[in-house]
Amino acid sequence: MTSDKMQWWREARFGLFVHWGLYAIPAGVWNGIINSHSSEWIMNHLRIPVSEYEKLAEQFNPVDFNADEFVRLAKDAGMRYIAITAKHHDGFCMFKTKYSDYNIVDATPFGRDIVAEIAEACRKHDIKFCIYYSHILDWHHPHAVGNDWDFKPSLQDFEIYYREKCRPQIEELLTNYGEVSVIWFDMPGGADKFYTEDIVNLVRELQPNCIFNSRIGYGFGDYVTMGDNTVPLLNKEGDWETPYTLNDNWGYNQLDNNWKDPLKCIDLLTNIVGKGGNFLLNIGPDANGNIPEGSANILREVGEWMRVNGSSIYGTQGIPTYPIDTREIRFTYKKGTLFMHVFNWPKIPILYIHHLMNKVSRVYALANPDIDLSFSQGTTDTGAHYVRVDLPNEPTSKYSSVIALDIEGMPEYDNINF
Ligand code: JFZ
Repeated sequence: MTSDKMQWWREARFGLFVHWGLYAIPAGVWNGIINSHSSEWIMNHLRIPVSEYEKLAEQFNPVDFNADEFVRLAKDAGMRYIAITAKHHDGFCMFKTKYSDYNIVDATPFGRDIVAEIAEACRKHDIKFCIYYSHILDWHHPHAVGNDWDFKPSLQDFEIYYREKCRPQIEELLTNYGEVSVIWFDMPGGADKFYTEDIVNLVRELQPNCIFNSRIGYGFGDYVTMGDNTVPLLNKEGDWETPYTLNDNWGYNQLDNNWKDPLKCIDLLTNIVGKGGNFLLNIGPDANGNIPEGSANILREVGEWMRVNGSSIYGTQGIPTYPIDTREIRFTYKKGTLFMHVFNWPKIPILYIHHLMNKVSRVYALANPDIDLSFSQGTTDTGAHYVRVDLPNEPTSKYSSVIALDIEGMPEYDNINF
């Protein structure tokens, strides 16, 4: 059963993370004080009292927000799922809830349920709808974990927060918004195992096909979420994902323009996917509901690349790590086809794939699938296998040209310790 409900996720490989909440208003600066990283943590980092921070809600009016635009941007980038912060650690709810007035509909002039609008747009554009929910940390609730500047930890009782807000809100989110494909939990720790188990049961009961990540805590999770912005060195077994920032913040930060360029994004995408993981790339919309141009432009470029080369991403699986250290070529693999992502086109257009043992039947560029490329296979004096491919003179795609090799079975390499 587990494998069935994971199927779309394994096929998807690439998703959009959206960190959006009241923190988009200060956007990294509070009364002139710069909070250089993690703009969504500003309340905690500067120990802003609830009574002050919650006033942001009165100003939150993202009139430019258009759920279709968000979803279309993701879709055009080649992403297959979107996860939006329904409630981050600051406790503010981007959805209508009966269990806290501190929500987008009841506490802001905007008055529209952002989570509902994203859910609907996802359905319309056929992309999987996923929800981020901070289940343990909630700096607004007197009994949750995390806020020791307003509330005395010794007087806190997690059970109260759990019964009053956390549990019923997870119920709302899994009841009022149609099919939820992933519920993305974060920052485990600080609460008893009982609560994690109770949430696991709740999710299974309300939406048996909804999957959740390992940050729910205590070793549970349908798949593993790696540390933020980290890629394993080698191929990693099992279902896993890496969440990544496009700049250096999750939430919108007015001072952070340190965007990764499209080349870096494609490098990360192929690196992660080639090792068997999913790439969840983040945007932080601003307080007016606009997606910063910097990030939108990058996603559009990645999308152009995906339109030509997406078949080297979707539905691929991890493969044994290629034994030669190369950063200029990344490998992905799907059912008998090995894709080589060539980031640095050789001046003399010949490419050797050392140590690949499989019999190759055909070689072509994804950008030009009708033209077969000539190739030969052999072994060197030391017995090492190689495939030699005669490349076109020029790269076939911007950023990374993808050369497909039809091979027999999973890639196998020489044992290079001969
Ligand atoms: C968490 C959040 O605190 C942060 O604001 C953001 O939402 C991010 C996606 O997740 O931060 C973490 C959580 C776990 C790790 C690092 C940052 N980790 O395991 O390395």
